[in-house]
Amino acid sequence: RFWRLHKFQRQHMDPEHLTTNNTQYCNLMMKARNMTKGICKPVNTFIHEPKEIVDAVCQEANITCKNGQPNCHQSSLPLNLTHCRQTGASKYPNCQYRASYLTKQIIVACEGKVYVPVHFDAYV
Ligand code: T3P
Repeated sequence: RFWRLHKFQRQHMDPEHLTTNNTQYCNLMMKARNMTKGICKPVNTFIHEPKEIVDAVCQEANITCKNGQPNCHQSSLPLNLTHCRQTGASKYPNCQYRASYLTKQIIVACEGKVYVPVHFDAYV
């Protein structure tokens, strides 16, 4: 259980950067955050907001996750995101991504005694 929240931090949190024009962002970050080991993770979203803001999404009303579980929550406000999607030409181990810079509400799944995000479900 404990490792899942660290996995969320590694895969989805990037409060330091807020770029809107760096075409290399996804190529660099997907590798730096260990999502290009074994396979190229096909889709991944980074959140450019402070941890407190993202953790607080777990306090919003419960909604149903894509997998049918009831522990998802939607941010009331749009957040700054970079969405990374693998390109058609991408071939492991040379994982290649296209970056989209978005400001959207996020849906995350939360778990734990300290109830925090463990999975990125979608943006809307
Ligand atoms: P994780 O559960 O580790 O957060 O859905 C499969 C994975 O893709 C899942 O990883 C979440 C991730 N994902 C995004 O990061 N952004 C998206 O918009 C979608 C649909 C999935």
